[in-house]
Amino acid sequence: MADTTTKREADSVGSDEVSQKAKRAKSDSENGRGEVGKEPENILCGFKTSDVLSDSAREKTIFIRGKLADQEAVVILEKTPIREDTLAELFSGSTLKLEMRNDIYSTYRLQAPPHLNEIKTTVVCPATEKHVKKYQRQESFLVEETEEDYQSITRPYVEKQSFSVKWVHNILEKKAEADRIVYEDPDPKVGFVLLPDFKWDQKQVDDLYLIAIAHLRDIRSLRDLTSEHLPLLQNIFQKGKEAILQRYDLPASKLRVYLHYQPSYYHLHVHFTKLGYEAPGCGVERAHLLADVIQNLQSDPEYYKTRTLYFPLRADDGLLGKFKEAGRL
Ligand code: M7G
Repeated sequence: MADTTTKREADSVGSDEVSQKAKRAKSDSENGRGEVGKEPENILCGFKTSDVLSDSAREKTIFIRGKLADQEAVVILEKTPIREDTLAELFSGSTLKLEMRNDIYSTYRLQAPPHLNEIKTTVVCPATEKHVKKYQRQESFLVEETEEDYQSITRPYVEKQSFSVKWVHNILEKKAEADRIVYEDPDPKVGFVLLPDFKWDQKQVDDLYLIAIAHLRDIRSLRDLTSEHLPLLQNIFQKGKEAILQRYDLPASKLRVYLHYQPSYYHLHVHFTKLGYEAPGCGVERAHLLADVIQNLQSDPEYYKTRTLYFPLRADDGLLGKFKEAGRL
């Protein structure tokens, strides 16, 4: 659909102003700039929906593919949690419309003041076909990857096909999100930057989600880790936990600290989420606790180079195709 409608949609969107806005948004995102908090213009007013990639009534999210001026874009909308500290204002400052009353039961539609009724919005523009696939609801398959499979199938694929990590370099070079950094250890070998994951709106600690990004640039994933990296991993673990305790008053016993295998972005980073918050990708088939990773490398320096690792791949993931071609699925 995208291909056939591209021209028509670009034309219908295509006032110079909108196209300028999209281009500005694009160049801001490329440079990692973009003025935080004070975005006077609504770049989404020209967004044309092509299709819904996935949605969830329970999670109150919707992933939409569409066009922003002449560019393919993915927009993610997510209703944010209701915060305890806003309840008084919510009760006193809203209008309440009765829907039904029956005995001791009544239901209403509550219209909250706009600032208590925000929708967290993420825009990926220009979005690649890989982004579209990432956000599309799909069946998954568990893959078994031996050391040889990694060398002959995964590694060559990942070297050619993975998402750009420009956003990661922007963070490390302070070209983007510099004001969001919670903690940094600048050491080139064991240092890292800790900052809120863009999935977290930072309004409540219930769904706390930070990522620690290593300054070292040559570690693609768990597979590249050896005992040589223990000082880096221990540093991220220790100082990450300390920084979170200090900033959010959340002790280590309330944290789930882990790496993804496969990750989406092949530059070493560690996820810090609040225990009890079911963050996407925190299941056993994809998340590896950092504490376990450290122990495994302590008992076998080549643990992750040599072990068979298991992970889920979505139906139309190119890597799954490669495993099938190799007769490994
Ligand atoms: P991952 O394990 O590579 O893949 O994690 P996943 O996205 O499939 O989980 C990368 C993490 O970085 C995810 O938790 C993303 O939400 C987060 N992330 C991705 N981008 C593009 C950004 C970004 O631009 N800024 C921040 N702060 N986080 C991001």
